[in-house]
Amino acid sequence: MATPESNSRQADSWPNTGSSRREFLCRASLVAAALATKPVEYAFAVTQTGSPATRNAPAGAEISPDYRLEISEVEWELSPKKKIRTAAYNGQIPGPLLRLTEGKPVRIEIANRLDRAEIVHWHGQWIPVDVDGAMEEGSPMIAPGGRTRIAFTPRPSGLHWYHTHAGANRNLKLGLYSGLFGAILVDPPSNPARYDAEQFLVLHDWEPYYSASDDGSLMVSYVCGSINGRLLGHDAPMQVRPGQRVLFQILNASATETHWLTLPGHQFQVLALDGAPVPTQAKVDALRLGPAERVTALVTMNNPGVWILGEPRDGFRNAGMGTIVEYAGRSGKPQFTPPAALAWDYRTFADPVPAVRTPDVTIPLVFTSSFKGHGALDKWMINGKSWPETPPILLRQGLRHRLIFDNRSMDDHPVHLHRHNFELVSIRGAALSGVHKDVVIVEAETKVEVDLLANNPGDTLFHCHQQDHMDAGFMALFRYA
Ligand SMILES: [Cu+2]
Repeated sequence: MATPESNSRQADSWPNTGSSRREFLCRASLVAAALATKPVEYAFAVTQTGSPATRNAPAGAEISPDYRLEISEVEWELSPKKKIRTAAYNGQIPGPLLRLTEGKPVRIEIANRLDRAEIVHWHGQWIPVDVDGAMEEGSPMIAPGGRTRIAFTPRPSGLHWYHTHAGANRNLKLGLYSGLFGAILVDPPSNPARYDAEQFLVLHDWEPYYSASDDGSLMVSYVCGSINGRLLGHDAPMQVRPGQRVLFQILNASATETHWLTLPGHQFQVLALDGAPVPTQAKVDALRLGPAERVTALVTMNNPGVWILGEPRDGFRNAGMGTIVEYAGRSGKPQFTPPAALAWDYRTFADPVPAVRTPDVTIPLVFTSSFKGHGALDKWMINGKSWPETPPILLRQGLRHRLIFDNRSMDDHPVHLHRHNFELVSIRGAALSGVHKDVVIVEAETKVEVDLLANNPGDTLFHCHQQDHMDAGFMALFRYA
């Protein structure tokens, strides 16, 4: 069972930012533009073409795009008193929601207005390497001031996302520390609605800084956090009515932090993890999402009042990680009570009786760190090697590969595989089946086994989704033999 304490080197609270004095009822003007459900329609002048990506664009990419993304610097208002400068897509945080249809090709134009090269990764999509958006696989970066058009066929259905895949290293303004992220919902070709309303929640942490962890090495902490780009109390409350069934599409777009979410007096019925439907739609009091994880969950609104849906840990919630749920006709100060316990176990959502899978190939992957001294970042290793020294891990098409994630470090790691997903087959030695993910948290000093069906040829990046770990070598390439 996971508890926040098990993540021994994560900061459990943030510095007090005075949020207790925050006014909660600032409803006007701050409706999240982030939740636009239509393709963005605007024009921007094209100043430069001919980036390698444009030259490599697939056939059909010259037809007018379905979506346009423009990468630029913005001043973003997390609250009237908290403005930040960061990079964003289309001037908004999160970037526009892209609604795609499984199997229906989509064309996307991306303009990079920054003075540095950028790259957009389509997290969760089973697409070719030239459009996946990872330099290590060979996808081209977009030159400063350049633009590119890409086309791909979205699959699988479910909640996914897009984000920068540029490294940050020691610069806490770059990579996923920035505002370069947005949600994607891939609808199945037919999608009978079984809910009354749909709400997207995109979590992010802001104003990162280095602090010392227990052993004296450096870790990243944050001043504040937001849901849909606003600090708690500075977004329009979500309006609900008794009996309403609200489908929450939740994405943790934090560069490094795992988050918990609760809605007092309500339960989340989990329908999908990382976009993939789960076999057991269990109800839970609290959700846990590591960086890059997604949860699709249904909540029946059956406890009228005004509530905070947010981080149960006071430090995070008081620093902005929450949003207000307001029942029709109710008013007053939003209420929050923490759940009795924070527990999360992927097995809760698995097949009631685990199916036995027999792998064709077994690949042990041992995660370790080397302590580089006080005031330094750890170097991370897979099987004793740090990227770019990590040798390619060979896959054979059509075979079932059992990956043994053996975390021999004191940190939890949300590990991610590009262009594929995998099925969880054991956690701490306990078998499970039916849970398919593309990110899994491997808790400190535990083993998680997953099965990967090698069915999407091409180089495939595998890495810890914590930006600081990835930048410090926690990365390897899977290569089809
Ligand atoms: Cu990690």
